[in-house]
Amino acid sequence: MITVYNHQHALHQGKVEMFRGQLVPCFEVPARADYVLQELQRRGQGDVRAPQDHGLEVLQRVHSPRYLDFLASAWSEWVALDPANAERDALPSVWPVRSFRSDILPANFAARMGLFSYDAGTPLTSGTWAAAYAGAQCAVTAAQLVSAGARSAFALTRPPGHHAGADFFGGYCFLNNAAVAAQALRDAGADRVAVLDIDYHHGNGTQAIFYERADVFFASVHGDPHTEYPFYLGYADETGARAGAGHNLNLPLPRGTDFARWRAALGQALQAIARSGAQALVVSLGLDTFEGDPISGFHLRSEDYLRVGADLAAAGLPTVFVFEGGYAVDAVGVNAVNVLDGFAQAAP
Ligand code: SP5
Ligand code: ZN
Repeated sequence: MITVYNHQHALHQGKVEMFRGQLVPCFEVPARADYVLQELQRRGQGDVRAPQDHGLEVLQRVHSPRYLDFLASAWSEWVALDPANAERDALPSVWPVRSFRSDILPANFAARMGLFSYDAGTPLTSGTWAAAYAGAQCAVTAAQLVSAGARSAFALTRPPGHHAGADFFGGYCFLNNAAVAAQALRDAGADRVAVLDIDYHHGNGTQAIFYERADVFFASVHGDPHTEYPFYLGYADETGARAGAGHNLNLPLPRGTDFARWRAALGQALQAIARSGAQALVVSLGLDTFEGDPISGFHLRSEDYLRVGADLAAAGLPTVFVFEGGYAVDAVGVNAVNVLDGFAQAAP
């Protein structure tokens, strides 16, 4: 399997995120991607390529112009507020909840940070735009390899993407790499595409982007948002709206779920994807379902990920894997490559 690797990922290196009234060290660290790359090389799967630059157009297919403008200039605006900010992450502190306006673009930088975000756990840093931009280009490049006939490709990139919506960041995500990949598959000629999100957390951004569309089916297996982040989306009664009615499937599972129960939900999602008529598949590959993950609550073991890969291969669809979460840093390489290996062995 070809890996498209974002060598600029380490430019995004958050220092702190807000947790229970304190700034704590970031869980989403550059070493995550390094471990995956090392494991690919160790296991002889070292066909690793750089992304091609397809420009802003491929991002504009999924994200709003004013959000992209904001992200591209956010760091320089942050430092312009105070030169000392160059040493500090930018975090939002004020948000327009219900009854506030979101059509106005305030001149104040903090106000725009809040307008374009939904949590205080997602630091924006000096290299965030460069890393996220190159990462999204990896997703497009992987999608184009698959459109051109490859059985599968892997976009190895960070920051992750599935919590980012058309015009907001959050959950460590800025640009929605999986959505950009799905759109690229559509634009290359696939009439119907499916996104399957197997990160521990619901892919609220991806769901929101495609919620009213019939051409991209979204399915997600994740921790029950009654108790798990991102809390405000990901419930089973969200099935799509307008033209997208019936094209969204959420399979929330309780904290503590083991592999047998998780795998049954995966099977349900794959059946629905088969019924959707999808001609290509994007997998939001989060590894935070791992038993050792420090911020999550499922109990998958490293060897289980081989079977996850085999189950995904059995869907028989051209498949783009996009790296998402997974915070047990020293295990994330083995777990990610187990999925890819399991897939490749079942679908050579
Ligand atoms: C892509 C992805 O997996 N994003 C997840 C974002 C989760 N952010 C909230 C994290 C809450 C951290 N809880 C810390 C518990 C430490 N004991
Ligand atoms: Zn996650």
